[in-house]
Amino acid sequence: MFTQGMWGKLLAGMLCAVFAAFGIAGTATAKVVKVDLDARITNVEVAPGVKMRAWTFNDSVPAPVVRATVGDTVEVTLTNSDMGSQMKCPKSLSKKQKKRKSKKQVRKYNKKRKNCIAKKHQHMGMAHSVDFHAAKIAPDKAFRSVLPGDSITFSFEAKKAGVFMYHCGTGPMLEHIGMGMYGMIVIDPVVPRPAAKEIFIVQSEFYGKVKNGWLKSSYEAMQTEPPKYVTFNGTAMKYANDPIEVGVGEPVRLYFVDAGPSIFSSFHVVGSWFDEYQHDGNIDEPLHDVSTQVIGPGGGGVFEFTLPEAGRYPFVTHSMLDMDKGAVGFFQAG
Ligand SMILES: [Cu+2]
Repeated sequence: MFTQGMWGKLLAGMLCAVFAAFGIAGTATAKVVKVDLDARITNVEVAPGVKMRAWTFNDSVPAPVVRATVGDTVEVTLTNSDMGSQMKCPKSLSKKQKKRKSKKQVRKYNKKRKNCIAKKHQHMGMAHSVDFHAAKIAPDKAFRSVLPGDSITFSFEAKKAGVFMYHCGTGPMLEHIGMGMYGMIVIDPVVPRPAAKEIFIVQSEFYGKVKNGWLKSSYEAMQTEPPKYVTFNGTAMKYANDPIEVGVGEPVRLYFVDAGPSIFSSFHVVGSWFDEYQHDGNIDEPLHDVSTQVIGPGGGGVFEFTLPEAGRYPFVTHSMLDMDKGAVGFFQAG
């Protein structure tokens, strides 16, 4: 789970280096937060016993949580290591070879070759990019696509406290996000939020059919079918099988992003309500005493709440069809 202790490890894992202070407007301790993202194809578990060949940043779906403070400069380097597979397909038959085979054999051979070429095309390295919703910046420059083997570096100032999505912005975005290229960035206010147990949840969905323990995802399935799985942090039923422990009465702060690509979340904790909800993590205009909050694809929010007594509290998207597809977990209090 993405708890406070965990995100430190994740940041270390993505080689996030924090540089010495150099004084950006408004903060004496502003720093450069270096974020290295590597676009790679990796096998991930999208449901218990079900894997998918995902398109990832840093081998993880969702990608690691990035964290900075208002006034910091976030320096992002995206490297595209998606070089595709080196599949070799059968060559076309010469006239001589055709003569030695029956018509049926030739048809079979040609079909095999055609399928191989289609598969090879699917697995060829492709362009990727990264779009940070926490940035105010010309997207055609900073968020431009990078070809396999290339990289790009851009910087933006963390101007607004909150919780935001980042994702691959290369078209078709439905496919690049649906295949797993997204994560969360948290921008902390200069005056830190009060101490609380911090939890980081990204809701997202996966499409396709399962065969022999593999989800065969496709752009077509994303366009035409309902999702197969709706998940919190990339795996259906993840926290139903491994509940998150919370102290009774302990202040909890849950950072949430709905990565989609297309399904809205209706986030709710059974047996409690949110003392405070900050849309996009905006600390200036919070809502109070919210039972269920809709967050659309690409959006985020911060939920603050406590659990009143010992027990097991489900957290869900209250869109029941999606909950049944895996977007349910438990907090274990006490
Ligand atoms: Cu991409």
